[in-house]
Amino acid sequence: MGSLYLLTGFWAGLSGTGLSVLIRLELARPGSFLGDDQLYNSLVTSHGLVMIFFMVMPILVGGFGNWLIPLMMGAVDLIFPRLNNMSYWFLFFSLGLFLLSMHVEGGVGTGWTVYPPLSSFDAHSTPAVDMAALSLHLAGASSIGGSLNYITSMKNMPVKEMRGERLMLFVWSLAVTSVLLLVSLPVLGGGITMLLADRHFGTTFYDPSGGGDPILYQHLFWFFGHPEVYVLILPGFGVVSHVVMHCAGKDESFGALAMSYAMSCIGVMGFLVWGHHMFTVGIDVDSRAYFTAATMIIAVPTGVKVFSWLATLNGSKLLREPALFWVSGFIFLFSLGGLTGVMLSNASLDVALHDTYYVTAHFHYVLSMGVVFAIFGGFQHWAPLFFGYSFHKRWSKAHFFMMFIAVNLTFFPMHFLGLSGMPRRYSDYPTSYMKWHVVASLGSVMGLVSLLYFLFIVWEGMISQRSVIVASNRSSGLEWKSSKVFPVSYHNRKTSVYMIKM
Ligand code: HAS
Ligand code: CU
Repeated sequence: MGSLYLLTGFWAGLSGTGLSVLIRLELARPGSFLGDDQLYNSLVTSHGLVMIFFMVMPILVGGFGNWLIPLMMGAVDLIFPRLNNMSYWFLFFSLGLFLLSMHVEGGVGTGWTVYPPLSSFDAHSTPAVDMAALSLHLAGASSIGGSLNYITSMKNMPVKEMRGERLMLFVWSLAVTSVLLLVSLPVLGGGITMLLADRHFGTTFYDPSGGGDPILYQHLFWFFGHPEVYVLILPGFGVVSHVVMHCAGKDESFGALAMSYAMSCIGVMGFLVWGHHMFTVGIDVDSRAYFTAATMIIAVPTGVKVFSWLATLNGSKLLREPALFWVSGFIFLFSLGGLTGVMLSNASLDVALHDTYYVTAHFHYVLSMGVVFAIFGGFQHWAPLFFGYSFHKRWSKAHFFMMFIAVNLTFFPMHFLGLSGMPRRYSDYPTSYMKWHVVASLGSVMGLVSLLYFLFIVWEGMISQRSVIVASNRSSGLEWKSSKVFPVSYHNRKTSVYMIKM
């Protein structure tokens, strides 16, 4: 199941990247390139939804989770294998439905947030929005099933050692993630069901002419949406902790228990801050003050995580593997994105910056350089476990540097664009914004090239079946290598142990 999820996520990642390159092509010059603004809107929507629901979640939660949770708990499998299978196929058909929606009469031009009235019947009267909503329902059902499975497995699998506070950090991260999904997805489900009812059954939940209010949708969406962004980052945190421990040659993370509780704290707090996405809708000043303060407090447990990673790395002779490069990049760039988040959490500042490219810069720093770097780090780290071979080390490092430059080139200028007032989700701009848009588009082309390079590295790994380290003792420097094994375990204590599966 894990491999199916990885493959699906990988494929969705390729499509999502394709969509992003089209967006950057449109924005590479003032004036129209695509010649159709609804098409542009639909590309932006699809890019966001494909990346979040069909790339990050399947890879980190579905793929890494399925592979690693049983192994890290010493269990044979998840507790409900059939539910697991159902979750995967729900996701698969959800992706299919969503991709079809893009091809129905102009697609969904609403943005990934699907706000009414733009998503209402008057503005989007085609079945595309209905298909996308149904696709979100399916993806939601898939994640709820997966979360139930994970939580129940962690609680009830007959293992003695690895449970409770002794859960490994990645498993703990998925425990928190699963709870977030379980609590937040039904709210999204309710919100889009009401949207569907407004569209087709004559209700007016979001229509003021019938006594409804579109702001209600925003509350429901962001009560899901903010926990969702932590769903994306928390498993990444788990991956980073493991790579950091491994490359520092340490048995345990600095402040392991604090790391676990920091994740739980981020999870709980994540439900209390949704209003920071809606500062501009006219919420009263007390609520603004509350949401600002609550949002800023999340920087504290996140700081616990960042500083604990640094403390774990500190003082060790580091194992300079490609995974460590990704993870170092993660720590640096995620923190940068987090800091712009803290700036946006100030209600009075956010009124100016909301819906500008500053927000786009913020979330791409935490996503494109946070989550995606964590994925690449985990991919490099566990490739021997997942596939039975490893990738070319030097080329992988070169890939990291290419990607590092590419994403910074793409997203750093967006801070400047946002600060000078360039709005998000616009397909055109005055020439005064051209300079930084050109840089961003060049960066995205470089990102595409580095993706192709990554495909080459994966292909080369597949055909060369490079031997993997079966066991190594870091203190004695001894290594046993073999190309005929499928390693099935992760590092443990001072030894990197890969058990042999026949
Ligand atoms: Fe965010 C919008 C605030 C984390 C993703 N975020 C988004 C959107 C996405 C997203 C996708 O308050 C756009 C949604 C849309 O389509 O409209 N975000 C934060 C804050 C954090 C944060 C405070 N975001 C994330 C993560 C994401 C993510 C993680 C996905 C992976 N975000 C916002 C706000 C908006 C927003 C506003 C709405 C803007 C608008 O107008 O629409 C925090 O969790 C970040 C914590 C991390 C750190 C870095 C490490 C901590 C250290 C400790 C010391 C730091 C301190 C802070 C004490 C803070 C190193 C000092 C402060 C200084 C300024 C120097
Ligand atoms: Cu948020």
